[in-house]
Amino acid sequence: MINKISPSMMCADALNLGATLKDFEKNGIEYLHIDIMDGSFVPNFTLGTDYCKILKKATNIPLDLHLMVDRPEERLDWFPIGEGDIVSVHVESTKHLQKVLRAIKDRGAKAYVAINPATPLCMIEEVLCDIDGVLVMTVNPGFAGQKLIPQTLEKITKARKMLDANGKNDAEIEVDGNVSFENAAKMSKAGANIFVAGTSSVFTKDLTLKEGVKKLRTAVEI
Ligand code: S6P
Ligand code: MG
Repeated sequence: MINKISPSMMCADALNLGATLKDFEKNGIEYLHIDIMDGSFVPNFTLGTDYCKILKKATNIPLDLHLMVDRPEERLDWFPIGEGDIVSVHVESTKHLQKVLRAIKDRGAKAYVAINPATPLCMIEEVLCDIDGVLVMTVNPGFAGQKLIPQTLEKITKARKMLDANGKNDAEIEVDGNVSFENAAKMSKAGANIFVAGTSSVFTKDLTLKEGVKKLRTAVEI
C-alpha cells in the first residue's frame, strides 16, 4: 500500500498558513489532518468548521478530518466534506457508529473509524464492511507533543491482520500521535500507511517543512 503523509494542522504556524500550504502542495502532501476537538470528548478545543472551510477553498489537498467530538452524527453537516476527503469518527464517541460511517460515505468521503489506545479492536468488528480505514490513536487524543503508548504498535499489527482476514486488504491504517521518524518506521513495519505528522516530525523546530517531509518519507519506506 502507498505510504501517505497527513500533517497535523494544529501544529502548523497559524501566522504562516498560506506559505505552509504552498510548501505542502510543492512537496506532494497527500492529506491535511485537521483535529476537531469539542472540549467534551477530549479535554481541549482546537480547530473548527470555519478553519476547514478556509482550507477547502485555499487548496486542493484533500482534508483528513479527525472528529474528536461527542455525537458526530449530529455534526457532519457543519463541515465541508467532499469527494476524496477522509472523515474519522471515534468508536467511543457515538452510540450510532454504523449510521455515522454510512453518512460519511453518502457524502462521497472515506469513512474511517478512530480508536483510542485503551479501546479493544473487537469494538470495530461489526463495522468493518462500512469503513475505508482505521485511525489507530498511538497517544490519548487531546494534545500534540505526547509520548507514544508502546502497546499501540502491536495494535497496528493486529488491526492489519483483522482487516486482511475480513477481505479489507484495501482498507488503510492511519496512525496519529508521536509519529516521530523512529516511531514511523516501526508503525510502517507494523502495517500503517498514513502517517499524521506533528511536532515529532514535519513540524520539528530543527528542520524546514521540506526537510521534515523528505525525512519522514525516507523513514517509512520499508
Ligand atoms: C491529538 C491529535 C493529533 C496531534 C498530533 C500531533 O489528539 O489527534 O492529531 O495533533 O498527534 O503530533 P505529535 O507529533 O505532536 O504527537
Ligand atoms: Mg488527530
